[in-house]
Amino acid sequence: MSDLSTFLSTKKWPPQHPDRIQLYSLPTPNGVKVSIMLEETGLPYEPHLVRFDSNDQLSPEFLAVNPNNKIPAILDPNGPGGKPLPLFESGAILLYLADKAQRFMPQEAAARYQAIQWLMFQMGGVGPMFGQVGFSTSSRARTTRTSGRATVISGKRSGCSACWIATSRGVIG
Ligand SMILES: N[C@@H](CCC(=O)N[C@@H](CS)C(=O)NCC(=O)O)C(=O)O
Repeated sequence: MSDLSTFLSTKKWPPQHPDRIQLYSLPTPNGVKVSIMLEETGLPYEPHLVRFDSNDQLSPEFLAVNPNNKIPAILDPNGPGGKPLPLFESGAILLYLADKAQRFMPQEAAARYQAIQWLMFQMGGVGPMFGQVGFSTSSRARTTRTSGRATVISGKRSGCSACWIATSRGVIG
């Protein structure tokens, strides 16, 4: 079994099950994407709460797994070649877990690229714009201009996704 003790994150969040994927997260929209994937694939994992109210995401222990101070992040003790692999960015983690579990990513080339296309659309289009709606409509930043624009664009992106879901036979299985 890999020794995770050299990873700083394990000092703040000691693993009870060092043989399982260590998940550093919080139930936000980006956080739950990875939690859902872990549940759906059945890969064994151990969740650790990264608290924003105590700025855990800015701690040296968390920055050692994601220098960009954002959840979610994982540390897989059994990565490629049997070596530990830390990973951040929810899209990269989803691709990694799909590969690891051999689930949700079609083998056939066209379907595979279409699945990646929708993942990129979520990461680059839907996620950031919905995030802006959330932020700009919050009491922290209530400006009619940004909130209105983000809401309109988010509506269009929801429509685009809903249209695909309604008409597609699905590219994942
Ligand atoms: N592109 C990143 C975005 C991650 C992200 O924005 N995470 C937010 C929570 S949803 C976060 O950690 N915010 C903490 C901060 O900015 O201090 C991903 O998909 O993983």
